[in-house]
Amino acid sequence: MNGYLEALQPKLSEIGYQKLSAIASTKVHEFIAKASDLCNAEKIFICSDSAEDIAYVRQQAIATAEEKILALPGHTIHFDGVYDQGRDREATKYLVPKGISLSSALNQIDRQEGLAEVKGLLRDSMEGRTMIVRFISLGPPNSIFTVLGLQCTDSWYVAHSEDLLYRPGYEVFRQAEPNREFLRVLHSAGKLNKNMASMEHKKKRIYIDHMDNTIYSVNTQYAGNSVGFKKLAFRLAIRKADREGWLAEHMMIMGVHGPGGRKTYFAGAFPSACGKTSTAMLPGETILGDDIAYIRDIGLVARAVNVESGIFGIIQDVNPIDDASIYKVLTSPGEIIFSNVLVKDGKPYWLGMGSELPKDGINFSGEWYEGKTDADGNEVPPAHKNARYAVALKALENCDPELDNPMGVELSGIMYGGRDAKAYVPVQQSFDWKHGIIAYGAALETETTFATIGKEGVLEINMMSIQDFISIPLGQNVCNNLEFGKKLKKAPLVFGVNYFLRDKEGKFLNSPQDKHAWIKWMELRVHGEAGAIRSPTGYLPKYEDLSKLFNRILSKDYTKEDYIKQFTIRVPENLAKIERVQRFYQENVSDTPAELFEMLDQQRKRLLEAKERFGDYISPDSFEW
Ligand code: SPV
Ligand code: MN
Repeated sequence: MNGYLEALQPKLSEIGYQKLSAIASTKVHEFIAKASDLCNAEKIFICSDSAEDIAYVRQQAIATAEEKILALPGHTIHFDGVYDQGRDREATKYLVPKGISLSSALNQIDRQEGLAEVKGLLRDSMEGRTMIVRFISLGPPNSIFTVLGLQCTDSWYVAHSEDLLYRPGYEVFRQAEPNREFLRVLHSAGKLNKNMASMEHKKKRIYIDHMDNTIYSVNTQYAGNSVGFKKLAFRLAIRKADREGWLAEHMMIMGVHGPGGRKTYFAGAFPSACGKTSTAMLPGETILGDDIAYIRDIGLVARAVNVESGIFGIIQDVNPIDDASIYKVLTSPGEIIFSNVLVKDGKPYWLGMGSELPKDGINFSGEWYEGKTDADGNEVPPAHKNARYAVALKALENCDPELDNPMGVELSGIMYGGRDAKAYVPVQQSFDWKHGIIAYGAALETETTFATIGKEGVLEINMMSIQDFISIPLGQNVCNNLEFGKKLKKAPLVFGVNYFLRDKEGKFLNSPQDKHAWIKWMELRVHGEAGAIRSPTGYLPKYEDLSKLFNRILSKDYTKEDYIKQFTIRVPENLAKIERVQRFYQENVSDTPAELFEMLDQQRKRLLEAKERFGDYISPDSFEW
């Protein structure tokens, strides 16, 4: 018995003590002992992978009223505080030693100062509470992709969410070498109000200490700030990937089903609330992951796994027309945690669900009634825009059978997509890996959304949709991506998508379903079965191919007029975009690779040449000669 185990023993049950002793790593014992000491937990619950332990966690989430039971079997609801409805960028900071800067675009704080602050906030935060210890396998267990994670939390809701969203890892920890690396998360929900929601939002902190592979999170319950293996450990994984030569990405993974029964895998990076989950959920296709992917070069082929095994998805606009498969799951019995929806008579309601909402009920603001206003006089919506559901992927009919393949799946294509009202066409293919990584990935621009706290609709650069999570110098991340593809025998094709293009009047040029035609076009491109038009910003689809796909996949007539509107190259908007991207990298990213600026210059040159010949707004037909 080591000193840490000894110190922990009084707070553990006998079985708990045995479970912890079965893990050889002193570092594991040390982390738990120090966490318990700092937070002053009354008891410690060690959650193994057993059905019994997992059922206990859910039961406690309900017993403590962090979750409440809904009418359908398996359904529960959790409410986060009014100021805790999304990821909090301001409260999230990287701890950096004196004299080091990751990038001026990232939120950083001196490590010593930050540690003192966050530990001060965590001190005694678990007094009178149980600290739950969860062991997780990020990625399939016993695979080259596996990364181990350990979280101590005082929130049963957080521990329960982890069960739906991640693969259990107690057995992996038990069998691991004593000095195997693992990512650590210490979380406390802090003081709770009568609705069992974190109440001290001004003292919310999410601090990333990469030097110690540890994340501290306090005074928050919103899963993006508290579920350690979502965006918290992701930030540490990005550093690990950088050291070891693989990629950790904010990407969904899906199997696209093509002619003759073939299946082709794609990964897609989109900022939060820009269509990532709904793309992976397209009817007739299979979903392997919706948020975080680890990608490795295995035998000179890009292979990917889903780090997670469940979905923490945005529920707004999930309705029987736009997202039929997930709508069915959300309205059938089965284990689901809803968060921040409206509840009336045990039934969950959300914005855009395709049916009428009740005029009153319970929501994140407490008792809700139509016309209710908040402290600033703004109307409180019935459900929050960022209301979500947590469900295991295996509960879905369209879950891809390769989910747990320890070798991952071979990626044939990747896509980048942001909320870009003005510049990029709905879908295009890059000229090569390098062009795609830079013009679509590094240059990804998007409007801020409700998934982060703050103003919506502000246009910003969100490099590879990873800007909120990047934990290495930004230029290094561009280089890592460029290098990764260069080494492959056959790099995945790179596509840029934009589901949010608008016309001059501000009207969207596409319906949400149209993305299915873009995805099917990509699949055909991978197999050399669709043509393309070379434009200054990338290869565009041909009208004939899209028209057939709209007909076959969506039973829709696709007019040439719509095609031209959507695929017109808007030269002034594209030139302005290049200026913004260039400025961002010049001002914020001192280690930007020269290739990025060269690539932007080439794109500018192509646009100016085209403008010379065809004018400011160029129909795709003009390029076909
Ligand atoms: C996102 O906002 O990108 C999400 C949800 O996937 S979370 O990061 O958990 O807030
Ligand atoms: Mn995400």
